[in-house]
Amino acid sequence: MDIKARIKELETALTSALKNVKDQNDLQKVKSKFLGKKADISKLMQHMKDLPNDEKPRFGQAINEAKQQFHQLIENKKEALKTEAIKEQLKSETIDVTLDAPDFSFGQTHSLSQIIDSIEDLFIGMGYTIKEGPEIESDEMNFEKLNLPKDHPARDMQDSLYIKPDTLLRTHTSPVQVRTMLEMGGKKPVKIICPGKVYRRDDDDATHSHQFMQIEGLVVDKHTTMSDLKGTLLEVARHMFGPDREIRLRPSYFPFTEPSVEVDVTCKNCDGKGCQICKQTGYIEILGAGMVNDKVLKASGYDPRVYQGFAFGIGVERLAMLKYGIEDIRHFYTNDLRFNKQFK
Ligand code: FA5
Repeated sequence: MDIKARIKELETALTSALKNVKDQNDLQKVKSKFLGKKADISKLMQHMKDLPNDEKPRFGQAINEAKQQFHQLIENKKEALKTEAIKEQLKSETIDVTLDAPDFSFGQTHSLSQIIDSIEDLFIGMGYTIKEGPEIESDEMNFEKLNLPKDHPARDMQDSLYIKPDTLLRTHTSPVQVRTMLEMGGKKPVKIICPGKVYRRDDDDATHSHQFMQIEGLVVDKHTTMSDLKGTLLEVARHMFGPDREIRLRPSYFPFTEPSVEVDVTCKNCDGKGCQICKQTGYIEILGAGMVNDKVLKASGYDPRVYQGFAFGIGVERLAMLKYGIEDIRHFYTNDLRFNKQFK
């Protein structure tokens, strides 16, 4: 038998089989066909016994060399397949850096915080300081020092949530007035605004919430007048609702201010002519205010013969509702992101 010719035949068959190999599976099959126990090259060994002794080593060596060569061809193919697979993977995972980035969803400031920020900016610009006070307040600060002694009928205006007989969730931000005046020792001027949460035993409906926000304002000095108050509130109205707004003061009653007023702003919808929104009055109420009652000044350490003050209290939700035309206060607290996202 011409062993070299036979090996050449097998090598040609292997090379052509390798050409059709597509993956490692195919390769495994070709490997067992050409190098396995039943492979032709293995069977050739059976002829060894029929050969004369002097030819046996050459024959054996030729077969071993052929096997090594077949191994090498198969290894080469294996490496080529791996390289090909990596190339394919890279191709399929190509990143196009010029594509637009996905639309990330960012958080944002809540609409009520935006209103508070904007009012704080206005007042800081007018030389005011921002003050805060506790939400759990004493009856004394929340009512008594504000000229609302126990059993005073005006306490009914602010239904309260008591924690202990003398401790409650503050019903308004006005106790911060008292705390600040006491801090000042009755001697120094005061010019503050106090934003914060307040709580009342009100039934929730479209315009009432049991928890809402107020911004209190207080100025105490030696020549503070009602016209200072009016000028300040006109600034607030124009800052919130536009430069053409006008305000009007209506007599009202708060135990802690005398005189007291409700403040209305000309309706933005009809420019003061009268429409459904303002109930044909041309005006919309925005806050309560007044000159600080002498009794409150005294209770907080100021001599009313020397010092006068004005104060106001804005309902933040109601202001936001008017500004943005929101018909239900509960939208601010139900955490519907679609609602909040409108105020970007
Ligand atoms: C007061 O709370 C006074 N402390 C305001 C004040 C301060 C007057 C300083 C004078 C001087 P009133 O109870 O009216 O006042 O509340 C003020 C504002 O809070 C109202 O005009 C309204 O905008 C808002 N408000 C009152 N109750 C609720 C409620 N349940 N839900 C939402 N907003 C409310």
